[in-house]
Amino acid sequence: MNKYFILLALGILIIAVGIVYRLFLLPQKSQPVVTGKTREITIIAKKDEWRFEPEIIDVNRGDKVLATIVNEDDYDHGIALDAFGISQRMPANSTIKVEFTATQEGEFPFYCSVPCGEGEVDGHKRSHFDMVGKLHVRSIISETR
Ligand SMILES: [Cu+2]
Repeated sequence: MNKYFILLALGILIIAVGIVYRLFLLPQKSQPVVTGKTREITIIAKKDEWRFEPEIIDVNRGDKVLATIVNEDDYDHGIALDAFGISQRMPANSTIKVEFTATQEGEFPFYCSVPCGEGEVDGHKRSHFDMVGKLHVRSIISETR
């Protein structure tokens, strides 16, 4: 037998196994879901507070999320949500838009990705490292069971 034929056959076998795994064997929990619904959310980097508002965001798994993110500060911030490949600079006094589909359920941290200093808010020290929040992606499958 020709070695190229063997390589080709192996390649096809690997792809076939991958397809079978994704279609039939991958646990439902790990399968990407798309609901076709759009969730619009607004996140504000509060002026001189080193804080995102809100810090907890709930969406349904499969939702397309359209986030409007406002930076009230006179200096830059950033927003990063590693789980969904998001990392964007938020220029001073501006608004950016970020879009992604929440394909996986779970709790995913988001945080400021641009060093933005520190200060005092109501007698408490706040800094860049306090600019963290959580995206909670609920499963719509388990809710219906
Ligand atoms: Cu920062």
